[in-house]
Amino acid sequence: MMNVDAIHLRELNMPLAFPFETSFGVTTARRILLVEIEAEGLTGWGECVAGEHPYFSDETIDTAWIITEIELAPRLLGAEIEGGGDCPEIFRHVRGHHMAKAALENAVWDLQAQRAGVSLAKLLGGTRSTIACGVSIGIQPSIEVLLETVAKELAAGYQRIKLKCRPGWDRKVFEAVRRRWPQIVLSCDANSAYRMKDIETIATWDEFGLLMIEQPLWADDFYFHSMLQKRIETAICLDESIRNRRDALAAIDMESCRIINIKVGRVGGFSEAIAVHNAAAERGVPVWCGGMLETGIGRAHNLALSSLPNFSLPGDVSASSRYWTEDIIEPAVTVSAEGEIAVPTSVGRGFAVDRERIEALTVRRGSLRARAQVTA
Ligand code: OSB
Ligand code: MG
Repeated sequence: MMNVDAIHLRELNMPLAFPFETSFGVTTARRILLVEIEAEGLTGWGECVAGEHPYFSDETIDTAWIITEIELAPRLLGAEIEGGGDCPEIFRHVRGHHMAKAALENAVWDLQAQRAGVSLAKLLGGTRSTIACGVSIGIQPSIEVLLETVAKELAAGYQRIKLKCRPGWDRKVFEAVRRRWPQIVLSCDANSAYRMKDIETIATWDEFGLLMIEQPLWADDFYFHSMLQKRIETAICLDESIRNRRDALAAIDMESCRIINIKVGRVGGFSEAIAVHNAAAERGVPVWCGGMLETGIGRAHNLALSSLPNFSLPGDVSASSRYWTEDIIEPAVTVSAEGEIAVPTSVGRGFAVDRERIEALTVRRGSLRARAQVTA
């Protein structure tokens, strides 16, 4: 058992090394909410992956800050807990706000691993010593620039290329990439940019032999994805639509997808991420770990999660240098020439937090402390 003594919130402002464009907009800098939990003389860290705008999901860094400060952190403070697995119950009455919940829950797991003297990967049930890495490549100013970017990532060893797409940046892009690289493992991610009127267009993409088409339709849909999946050969992968284990079960049963992208923030923390992983594994559906342009803290957590057995497809967990000129962990996450990241075996998350760098990037902070025990 441990008592949570204090919870610190901070916002970092971090320019991305390269702008990232999706069907819903361009990101050039991230506003990052980090949570730091003190218990039993140890510190666990968590990263909230909500964006600055409610475009990927309805949460933003500002909603997450408020909900953490006034709802979630007070429930966790002073609570007697064993570990991260207790958080879903503690947060049960707060509806939604998965990314805010995940930041705190994951910080507790981070702390629990340190306390237990095991690696976070091992604590979560990980079995892999390395994970397979892919990259997510944003919409580019031109096809020429995109081809150069793909060439660079392939040369770096990445095992799967995912192309962000939207109407007008799809077929011609897939054609150009396939012409130059007929054999690479290729997928696309629409972030729900298409509608049922596009179904025949999407069906023509079968010729590109994509590994999957990620979230082509509405962010909250299963039914129309299931209609689309019946019409096309290529596997659909759901990202935005899968909020929890029950969603995964519904999507698998309805055949709305054949692959699931697990983002620990989107499902509300490691507990639910593991539940989605297990449900998919039991039904023979492969999963992979998505990314949300994380700093090293979220990245280290994604790496630990990716070591679970059913993460059998390359994920969007890639090198720190693709996002940041300087990360906030030591060492930075690096990818081997074979396109793999080694899963740390040392105690905890396996990367030291660079406090000095974090201090320098902090633009807002808040702290909550457990009420001191009154003794007679
Ligand atoms: O849909 O997977 C997505 C980034 C921000 C929001 C949504 C998505 C993404 C990515 C980037 O694809 C993944 C990464 O490299 O972190
Ligand atoms: Mg996606």
